[in-house]
Amino acid sequence: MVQLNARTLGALGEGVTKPAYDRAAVTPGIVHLGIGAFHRAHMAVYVDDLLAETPDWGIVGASLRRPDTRNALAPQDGLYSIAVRDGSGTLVRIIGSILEVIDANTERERLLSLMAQPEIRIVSLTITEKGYCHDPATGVLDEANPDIVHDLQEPTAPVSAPGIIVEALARRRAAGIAPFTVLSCDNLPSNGVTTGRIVTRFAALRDAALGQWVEASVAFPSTMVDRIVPATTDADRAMITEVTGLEDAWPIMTEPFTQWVIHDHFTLGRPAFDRVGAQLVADVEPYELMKLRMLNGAHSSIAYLGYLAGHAYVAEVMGSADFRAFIAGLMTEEAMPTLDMPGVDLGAYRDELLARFSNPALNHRTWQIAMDGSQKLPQRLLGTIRDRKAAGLSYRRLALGVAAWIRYAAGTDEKGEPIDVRDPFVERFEAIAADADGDAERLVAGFLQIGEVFGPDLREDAAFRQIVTEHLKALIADGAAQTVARNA
Ligand code: CS2
Repeated sequence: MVQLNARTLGALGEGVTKPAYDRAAVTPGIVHLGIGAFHRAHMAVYVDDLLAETPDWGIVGASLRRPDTRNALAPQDGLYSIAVRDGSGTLVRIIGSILEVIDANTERERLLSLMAQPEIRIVSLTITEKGYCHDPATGVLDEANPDIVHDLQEPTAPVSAPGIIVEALARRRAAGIAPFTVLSCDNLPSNGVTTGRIVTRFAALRDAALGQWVEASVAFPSTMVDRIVPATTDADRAMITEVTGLEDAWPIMTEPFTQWVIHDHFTLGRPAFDRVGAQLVADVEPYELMKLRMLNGAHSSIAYLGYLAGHAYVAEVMGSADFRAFIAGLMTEEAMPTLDMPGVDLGAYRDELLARFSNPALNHRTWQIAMDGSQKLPQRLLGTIRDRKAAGLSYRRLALGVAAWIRYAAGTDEKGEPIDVRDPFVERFEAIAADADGDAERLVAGFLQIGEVFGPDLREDAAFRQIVTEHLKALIADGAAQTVARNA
């Protein structure tokens, strides 16, 4: 079988869209840390749309944890396919905006020296919530995080994202080169402000003067990013080969919808993202809150409750009338009233989300979304709960999402089978579950002690504890499907 690469690109058939520019003329302007599937379906596509006009904004990706993306894309000259899928069919397009991928673990020095070059004007990030090495409840750098401890001891050989960014910035400062803009594209609340707080704190811990310089001169624009990207399967690879006639080691599957709202604050310029569909605004926070509470809050609730009810895929969960009513109710009655979005039709936004979740061509696993719940719950469910509590309003559906997370994180499904829980706190979950021995009250008490998730307020809140405990008892006694039906 012939593999996709710069040489075989020309052999592609008519039905496949190819880069509309001369790749040989493209030079790097962006370093992207955390080059996973989401980035390849999102920012890399916006950049690909612009390279014909501004070829000096190519992307060099870096993987911080595993070299698997580098290993897949290197033999393909960075090229890969994306398949945009829904009930009406599949559109395949080849993306050429990623020039190469550097594995930060084995090529750290090459990555740092590239980041220190003046032509790199943006360092963007999709490192997932845990990559920020912060306390999810407060958004502050976790100074006890082992990677942070390491990077403060060996600042010129960093392993964490904050450590890598600060070392590259320090090199630019020493060489008299203006700092790049740091562009977070992760689902964190106020992601630019949060990144700025974490990076500035890390820099100050290294050296007070460096901290002051970062605070005064580095731009950290916030963004709201949105596109659903399920993990690629072998069946997806086979489908791509059938359509293109070429083998692609790591194609990306996604939906037609894409959204990017960006705070327009770039100190060394940016590609004209506004001309290819991104919204450049002065205040991103309302959009972030809307997306985190509506899309991601619903997604996590679908993931935990759906998984417990035996559903492997999101679209399958949405096929149940009870689940659909429950999720619509969670958005309409509990999340929407906490949002202040002048000029945005929240009802239409919700309806579009319900349709996107039901996309029959996206095999999006509930298990995939269930990952890293400890890092996701605060901004997806708990912030909304806090706002509703403060206003004296009910939050029973959101609380059922929290109870389902506890049931899931405790590690045993409704048939008594073990759940493959992926979370940086998994060992703490195991200890709490062993201690509680299936008792709902003890489980809730144990989980609420995780201050990084619940903060000092919700962990002491008796009414919150009571409703989560009642829901958890129902989940244990009757199962998720019945409990959802009762709360729809
Ligand atoms: C999902 C998100 O896996 C998850 O936690 O909720 O990745 C979601 O698909 C994206 O935020 C959509 O933009």
